[in-house]
Amino acid sequence: MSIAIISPGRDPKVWIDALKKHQPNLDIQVYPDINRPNEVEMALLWQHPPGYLSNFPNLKLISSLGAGVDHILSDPAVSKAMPIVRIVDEKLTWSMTNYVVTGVLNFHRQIARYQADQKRKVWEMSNPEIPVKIGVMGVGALGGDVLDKLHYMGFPVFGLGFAEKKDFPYPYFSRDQMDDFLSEINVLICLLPLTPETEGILNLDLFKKCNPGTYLINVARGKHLIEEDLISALDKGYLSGAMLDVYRKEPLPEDHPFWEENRILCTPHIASVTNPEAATPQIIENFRRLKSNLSLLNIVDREKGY
Ligand code: OXD
Repeated sequence: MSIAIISPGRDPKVWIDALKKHQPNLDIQVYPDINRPNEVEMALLWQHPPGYLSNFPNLKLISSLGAGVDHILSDPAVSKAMPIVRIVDEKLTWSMTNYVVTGVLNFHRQIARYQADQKRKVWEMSNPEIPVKIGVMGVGALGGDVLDKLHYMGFPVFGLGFAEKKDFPYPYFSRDQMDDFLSEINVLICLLPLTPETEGILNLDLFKKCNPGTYLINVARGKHLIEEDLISALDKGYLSGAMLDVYRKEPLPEDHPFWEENRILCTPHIASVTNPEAATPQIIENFRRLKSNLSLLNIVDREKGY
């Protein structure tokens, strides 16, 4: 019984070391040198070649090497019956929240304005804080933590999700209450999973409904955003700026307009990078549960797509 690591373009050594540290006798095969495909029962995936999993007739479980699973679900060769688990990890959540809080505070305390003033030797003390009301789309493990921390810091917070929520601790809006949600806020944070329902949700129609000058933070997936609509929304004043960590095409192509756009702060998909050391225990535990036929941790709901 063996585990396959399939993460083309990424160095698998950190994962091998972390897995071996927790279970030295683990049989690990690493893409592209998988010579005993019949023995693979669990696959650890990040951006695997579509269709590749059909090489494994005895595959019983797929684990994403990150929080997102859209890279797995978008492969039609992954059978509907195949269980998929994802990483839910305190360190991943902590990093994501810190990134989002950085974006919120940058906007609230106008750091870009003061950087520009410093360059021009301008001493301008008026209106040092933009009052903010924060809306988080996607209120799972990551979005929930972002809401808690920002609430604790004293900001008004609002959540929007696609599932029913009872006893949610903050004002909560469902998808059909999007307009009401947008009317409450001037910082919009996207932490939604990428599904057919959420793809392209950040578009000009939605930006038009925002309070003028709303600030956008997208840390979910590039495909949530219609990228040209963001530039139009900035030009029209629907939005005043954005902080993006994810893009339709990664790495961001050299000729992409976002590189030159000083109203958009771009980072290279580093908001929250999975830490192999921290994530490995749940992978090993799921492998053990698979062998013992026990219920799995952090299982993905195939109907919902996350
Ligand atoms: C993830 C990511 O899904 O890094 O974990 O995007």
